[in-house]
Amino acid sequence: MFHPRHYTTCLLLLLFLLALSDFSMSQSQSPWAAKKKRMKEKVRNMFYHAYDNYMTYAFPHDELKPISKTFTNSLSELGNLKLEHLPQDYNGSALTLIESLSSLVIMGNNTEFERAVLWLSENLTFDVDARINLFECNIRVLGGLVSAHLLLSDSSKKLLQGAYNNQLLVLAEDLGKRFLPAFNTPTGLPYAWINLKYGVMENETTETSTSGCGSLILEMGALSKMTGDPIYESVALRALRKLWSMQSSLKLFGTTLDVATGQWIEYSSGIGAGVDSFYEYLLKAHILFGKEDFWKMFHSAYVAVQKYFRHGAWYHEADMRTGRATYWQLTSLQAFWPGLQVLIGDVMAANSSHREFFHVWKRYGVLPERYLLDHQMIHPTEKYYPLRPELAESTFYLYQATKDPWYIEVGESIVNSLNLYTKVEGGFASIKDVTTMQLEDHQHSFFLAETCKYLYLLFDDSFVHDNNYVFTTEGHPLPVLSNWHEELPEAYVPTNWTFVKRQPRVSRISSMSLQVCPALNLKSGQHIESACHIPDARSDFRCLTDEDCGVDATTCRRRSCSMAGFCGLWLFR
Ligand code: DMJ
Repeated sequence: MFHPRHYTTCLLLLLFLLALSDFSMSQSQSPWAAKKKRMKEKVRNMFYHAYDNYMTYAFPHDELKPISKTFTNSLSELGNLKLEHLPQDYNGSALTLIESLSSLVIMGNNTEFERAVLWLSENLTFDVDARINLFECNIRVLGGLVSAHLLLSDSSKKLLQGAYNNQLLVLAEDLGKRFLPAFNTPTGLPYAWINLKYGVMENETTETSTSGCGSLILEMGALSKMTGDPIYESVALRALRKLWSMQSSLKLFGTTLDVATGQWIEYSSGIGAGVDSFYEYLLKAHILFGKEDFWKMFHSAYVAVQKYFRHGAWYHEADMRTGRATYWQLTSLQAFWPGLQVLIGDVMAANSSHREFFHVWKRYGVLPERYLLDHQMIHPTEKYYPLRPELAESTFYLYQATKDPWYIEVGESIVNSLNLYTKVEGGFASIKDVTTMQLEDHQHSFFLAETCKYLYLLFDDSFVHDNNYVFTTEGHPLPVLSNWHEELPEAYVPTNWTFVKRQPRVSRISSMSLQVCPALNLKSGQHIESACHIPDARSDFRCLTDEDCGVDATTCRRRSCSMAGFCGLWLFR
């Protein structure tokens, strides 16, 4: 017989077990929540240490020299390795302030953001005799202004109500107009250099890079959407299409080319310097503007990269004509690639290369600019680490997709290294030589635009909760707006995917939950396969079990292995 005393004992036992499980639950959850909170504060302090010192010692010049506590008017030096044609009479364009705008909003400092916007509205001018790099000025200055204007136009953010009369858009349009003469070439491919006041200089070099003419479409396209003037989008698109037509029969691209003749100069390329953001912008343009063409281009380029450049978890360089490996090198810039892979749901591949980059980071304390894979050593001259963001960026995307707390630990390790090796009294200094940790007197503006931003978002992603954003290659957020999307054919729009047709603004749980890839409706009643489906890696890759396929980052759902051995996201099973 069951005695009431037993009943009471059982109840007490049950309550005890519940309390215990509750306790252990909170034990298993709270340490991560507490760590994230602590780390977020650390990153905030880093950002303000960099920002306040810039404002004290360098503003309104371009960048801070944190060791000598002075400034550099470096806009005309960006990408200008030989420091040619430097201006005589140029006093800077508050580059670091422009680059900090979206980070201030993400960190919730609306007051400082508004103060910065008002200062820029009243003081910034692009009528300066300075020869600048079109790509750098586009991603840093135009991107910073366009993104800040879009944040100001978002009524839910309640920024500068009444006091904002599109001043940043006026500045952005003025800058966009100054870019236009660069596109006046026989091929439509833009010159790499332009003088903001006088246009293309006499005897200007006709050599440029793949990313220099293939990654302008987000900023220029956004400018066209906002101003209603199609010219910016159309010149960027024309250049991109011309570049596309120059791919080899293996669907590969080179690194440098001639804008006058449309001939390649450097046939070897990879996913790093000179090419990186070209691939990035094909996918991100598809997300931002919804055009099917961008997806097709990205898909074909991505498959070629995985086929010819990938070697296990590493990516080497190859000759675009033969596909033969040229340089076996890991570069710090390549570390953005896993983040891009997360956006298409190729999480397994992203995770394995990210681990290798982090392994090198741990070995040296930071990522050296170039590491020779075949000799397992740092490149003899490229030993520097200029506070680059790429590893932090990929860590943020991978944590969004997997919620694996290991990435929080990676972020913590990055933060600790930055504080240990690069923090000085007057800001954060670049590292000249990672083998000695000797510093260099330069705090790059992307440290505020990207490095601090991605680390902050890793520990606190509330900014991406209310809206879907595409982050430009310089980390400036652009909201995904349905009225910027081209109409997609009905068959490509799943019935539950309403925002393209109806919603005025995308509202999803996080940026990762956006279905970036339209699903293809084969036949009613049949399975619908996500277009994100990409046969992984080498052309001979076949998965055996679901375990081989990882998580789809756009929906956070596990991908599964099809009967034919392909990883995919099977939406209706
Ligand atoms: C940034 O200016 C951008 O991320 C660019 O695409 C590549 N390099 C730097 C940061 O490393």
